[in-house]
Amino acid sequence: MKATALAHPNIALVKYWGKRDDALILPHQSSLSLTLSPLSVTTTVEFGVPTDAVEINGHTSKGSERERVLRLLESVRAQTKDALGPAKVVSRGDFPMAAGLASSAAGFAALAVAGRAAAGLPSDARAASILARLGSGSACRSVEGGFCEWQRGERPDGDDSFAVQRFDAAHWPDLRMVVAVLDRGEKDVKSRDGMKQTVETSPYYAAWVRDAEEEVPRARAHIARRDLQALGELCERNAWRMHSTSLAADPPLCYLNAGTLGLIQHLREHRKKGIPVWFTLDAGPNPVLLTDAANEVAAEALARACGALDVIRCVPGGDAVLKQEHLF
Ligand code: 2P0
Repeated sequence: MKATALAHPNIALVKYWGKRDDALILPHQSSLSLTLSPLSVTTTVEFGVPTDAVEINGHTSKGSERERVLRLLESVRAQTKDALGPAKVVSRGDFPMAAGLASSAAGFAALAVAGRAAAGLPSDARAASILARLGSGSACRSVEGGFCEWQRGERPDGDDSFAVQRFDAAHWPDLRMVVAVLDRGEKDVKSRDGMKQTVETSPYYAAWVRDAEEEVPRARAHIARRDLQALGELCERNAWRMHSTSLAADPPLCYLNAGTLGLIQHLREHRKKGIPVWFTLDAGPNPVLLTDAANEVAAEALARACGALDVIRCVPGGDAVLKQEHLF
């Protein structure tokens, strides 16, 4: 009745931005991401305790965060014949929330894998991905490692909307992602609200959906050839287009700040000097730099020269895994 799982966060190379179904978290378009190691979140789930209790990073969860966790576990209960009873959940991440990397992606992926195991359900990446998606869309891409593609699916019940691994972490061990933490502050508009505002008000939204869907197979082809330049250019293009459709929302959504633009400017200068480094940017001001092992030190130096408060160097990460040691 008790199980623990560890999962890594992921960074989208082709972004997910906008839902066609808010309740089931079904996206308008497919997306593709890279799982990041060594960052991780560990989550323990135990069913059959006296009352539901959720603790994340040492704090008792309340409000919508608690509701999202309990809703995911309700879906686990619906898949078993046994009466599992209330659940206790304890979750701990080993990286700063302020980095802007969605710790919720790793957290809900670990919760889905641990929740299924604690309920006695068999290991099943597809089922765990669908479950993780109910907590947070991007979490469905953290159940498996390496490069994962979240296929938007067509069905209204979401049973065909889950992530599949296209290449495992060993496919491109030389690839590096360097997180440049320029700003530790909380963003004004959370991703969930920002994407909804974009879907509802941006005149460019339909073009975003069409383009992103078309970029996914191109990204897959670049990854297959380990073509860093082609993938880097695609990543930048896709990040700009996500931010462009958001800037066109009403009211406009601007997640970039002056520091972000300064770093991007420097990065272009570095490229002219022959350093292979590209950026991607989620719904926040902190760029993530895409480069290779030979240039990760240069990428870190670039980030620090542009005012990064922290720099986190990442390599392709593996699947979410069950652990023998529990958090309680
Ligand atoms: C992504 N982001 O593909 C995109 C790029 C942010 C920018 O997924 O509402 O926490 O829980 O499904 O997954 C962040 O949004 O949103 C995100 P919900 P989520 O990684």
